[in-house]
Amino acid sequence: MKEAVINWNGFLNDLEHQVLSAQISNQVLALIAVQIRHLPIYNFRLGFQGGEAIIAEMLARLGKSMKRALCIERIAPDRFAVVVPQIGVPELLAISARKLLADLAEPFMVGREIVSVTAAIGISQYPDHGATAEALMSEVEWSLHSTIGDATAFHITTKTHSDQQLMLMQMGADLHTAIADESLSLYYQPKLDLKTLAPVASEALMRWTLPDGTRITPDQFIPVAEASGSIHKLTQWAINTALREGVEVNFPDRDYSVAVNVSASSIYDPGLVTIVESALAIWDLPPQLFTLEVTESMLIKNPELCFRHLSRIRDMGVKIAIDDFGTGFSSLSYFKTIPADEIKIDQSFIKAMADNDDDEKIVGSIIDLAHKFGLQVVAEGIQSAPVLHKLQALGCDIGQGYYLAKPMVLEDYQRWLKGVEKAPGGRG
Ligand code: G
Ligand code: G
Ligand code: MN
Repeated sequence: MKEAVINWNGFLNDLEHQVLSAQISNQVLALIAVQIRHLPIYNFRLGFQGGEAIIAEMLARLGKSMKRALCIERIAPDRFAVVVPQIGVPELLAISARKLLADLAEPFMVGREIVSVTAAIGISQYPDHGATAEALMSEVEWSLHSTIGDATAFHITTKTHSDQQLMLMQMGADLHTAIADESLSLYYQPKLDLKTLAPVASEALMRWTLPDGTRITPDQFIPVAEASGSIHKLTQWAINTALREGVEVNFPDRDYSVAVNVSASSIYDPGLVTIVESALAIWDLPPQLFTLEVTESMLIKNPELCFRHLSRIRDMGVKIAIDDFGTGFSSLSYFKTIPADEIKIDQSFIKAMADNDDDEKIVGSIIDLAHKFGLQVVAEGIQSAPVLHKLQALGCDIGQGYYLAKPMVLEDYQRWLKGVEKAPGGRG
């Protein structure tokens, strides 16, 4: 492993050299600066040697990830710089930067601690952003500086001007303001007790409405939020909004539960525990009436770290649901250790049950197995009466789906609740 000595002067020399030869051969270069976030905190937590171990690991990953690099150096205690030759397509640079951030974020062990490092990336390009090494360095510093503000997320800041990138960057920036200007909202889809068909809970689903009325679904903007660094704030917004509106729905004496989806990067972020903790302290919803939905596939990446965060949240009394169950790699042995209260069988199995006996058998077995381990079972994507009846016969606890109720804005959800509460015997 290359020793992680700081070599600022050496790097500047290399960069000058590369700029000169790029100039002669009429080539394009990219200068990438990578900052490891929170190094002082790691130094504090793991000792200085622990911090250095992280730097060494990151340097090794950089080398592996940036195979075409012309030079890689540590240029400051928490910083690396890389020079790569540019091929014509600027999108490739954004893609490889994003991949690099993902590579750097992979959890690993330092001593007996699991660490998942957050990095920020700044990029400048020769000749677009500077004709000299000095100019490129100052552009890249500016680029890195503009990533500051989000403590935990990773960022790609580049000054390349491809339309696609500009659109994504714009969308990322808009998302930041969306949180403030009320263009985000939560829709609520009821979850019903399958024995009585009485509503017991709802799943909060995020929607983003643009000024022109276009509604963007989370499938489209969550990945942008992950890349642009606003996912942390979005998660925080969703949790606080769901708790606040949950209190409103339950006023004065109801006890409907509410669930919020969290994405992979939030689950691996220790900050999630604090977000949940402080949201519960602010809003009066009892923790037992709050559920976090995490997808099965997120757990796989690093079950140990993920389970640790989930356990801490569960210790507060919050429920954990495993979403899209059956689509990830599910080792049955997870049933033993998973810190969860509920599994949500993926829509694909439920939809297929309509005319496929095998899927019905699969769903039946999942229900039985989950029950043996004390887990509550939710079927999502119920779209017809026959499927509902099959699930009831199989002993499934809770149901969700367009046949029962669609996702609704808060006011409609409240109205809907009033309607079913009034109807004697509920639906059926
Ligand atoms: O509601 P819809 O079908 O658009 O949801 C699409 C996907 O987005 C689902 O997988 C859902 O779990 C996810 N999703 C919905 N709301 C949120 C949210 O607030 N945060 C995150 N991370 N994902 C969400
Ligand atoms: O990944 P997750 O399970 O969180 O996704 C929930 C998404 O599924 C929501 O966007 C919701 O709109 C959608 N959904 C809920 N019920 C149904 C249904 O019966 N059919 C279909 N196609 N989608 C559904
Ligand atoms: Mn969900």
